[in-house]
Amino acid sequence: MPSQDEILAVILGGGRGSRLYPLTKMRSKPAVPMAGKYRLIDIPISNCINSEIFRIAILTQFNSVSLHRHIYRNYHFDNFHTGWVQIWAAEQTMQNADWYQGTADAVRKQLFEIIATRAKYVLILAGDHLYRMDYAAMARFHWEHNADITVAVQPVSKDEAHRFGILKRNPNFQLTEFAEKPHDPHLLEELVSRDDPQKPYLGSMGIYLFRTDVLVDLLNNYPLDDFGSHVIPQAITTHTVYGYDFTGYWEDIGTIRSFYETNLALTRPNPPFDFFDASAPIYGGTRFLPCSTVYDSKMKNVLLAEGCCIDHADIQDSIIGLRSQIASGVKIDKSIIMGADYYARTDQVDIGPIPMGIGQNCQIEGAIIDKNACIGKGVIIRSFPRGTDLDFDNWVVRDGIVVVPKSSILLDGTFI
Ligand code: ADQ
Ligand code: ADP
Repeated sequence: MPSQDEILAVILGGGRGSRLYPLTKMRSKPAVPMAGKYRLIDIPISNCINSEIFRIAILTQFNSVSLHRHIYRNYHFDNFHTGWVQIWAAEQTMQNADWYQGTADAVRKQLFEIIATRAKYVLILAGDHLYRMDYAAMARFHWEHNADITVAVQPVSKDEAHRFGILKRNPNFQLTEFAEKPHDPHLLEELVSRDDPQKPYLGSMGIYLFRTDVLVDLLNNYPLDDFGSHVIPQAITTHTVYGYDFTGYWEDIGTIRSFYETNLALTRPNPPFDFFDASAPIYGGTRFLPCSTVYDSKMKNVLLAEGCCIDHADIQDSIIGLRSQIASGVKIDKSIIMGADYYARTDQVDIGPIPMGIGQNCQIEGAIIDKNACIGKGVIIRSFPRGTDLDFDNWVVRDGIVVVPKSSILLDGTFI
């Protein structure tokens, strides 16, 4: 049987990033901070490393400084190891004046690099999912079935079927039908494939293992721009495509609502995702930060990262990210405070009227405060009804959640 050494992992790092806007206003999607101290890209990279897949390429359209810094600082193997993690950014070359269109087109534009690795298999991964998966088990399934392509699948409920690629398999696990994000009730009826009334569908997780020659053939010979909408529907008619069952926890965190809810679920006493599992750790930034200091505060269900300073605060069901500064009298509820990239110094030239962090007596509920935000004294933030979308200079609302973009300033007494 082949081994993981023959697999190249390609992580789809995001297109325009509009669904996670404004977290993607100043950075590419893989660099978006999550769970207090990680970035989205840490999840698929850690899964690759724990599955012993050591050649990892990240495709991105928006090549931010913070993504580069994060990858080059944290993911380099030593001289005795052949693995690497590289960023492949969308480039305009003489042949390609246009930018990526869909996911498959993004991969097509890097086929030269993919072929140059001489990997026999390519594992395509999304960059915005929270899960822990052993891709080696999926690869064994692929090899045992002598598949051209294997798609990871999960049971899906009726309400969610329109968000996924929905598929049917024969008893041998081979895909016989595939419809990307179906809405038509007749089609949905036809696609029911499980006895379970809670989850009657099988959905694609957007994780694909390809034989490299099959991937090259499909992308070179057919006008296919997107994996879910074009490549998989085409491939089931010309190649053998199998569905591999993944039963563990898995969440797509590619929208502000799902990002917010999935992050906050981590603050519960029995979180659905376990960052403490030492057998398959989630890697991230190596930093030399001091312990967090907490003075006379009340905290309930809080994920608290390193390097924070919290003074006489009342915090509940929230994530407090790296280097957060929280002044006295602050109340925080159901919110994600991402923290800061650095500690402000008084001699810094760009220091503004409001210090970085959360000012005295603020009340924040149902919000995401991105890194380096300067929240003045007595600021009040409340969530909006679900479905509300609003845009202002220093804050926005997405599906009812208030988001304060990176480095924004909210003056003393701002009421949202
Ligand atoms: P979506 O998640 O809606 O559906 P898509 O928007 O294509 O699919 O994104 C897939 C991944 O690729 C995401 O991580 C995204 O950030 C990234 N991406 C998108 N465009 C990109 C580009 N131009 N360059 C680089 N990366 C890009 C897909 C499948 C469904 C499946 C769901 C499961 O199409 O069939 O059910 O994933 O979540
Ligand atoms: P993280 O620790 O969250 O992974 P980054 O790698 O994005 O953070 O950035 C943290 C580093 O950014 C800090 O160590 C600091 O050196 C640097 N930095 C970025 N912007 C500034 C700034 N305006 N002033 C000082 N340091 C900065």
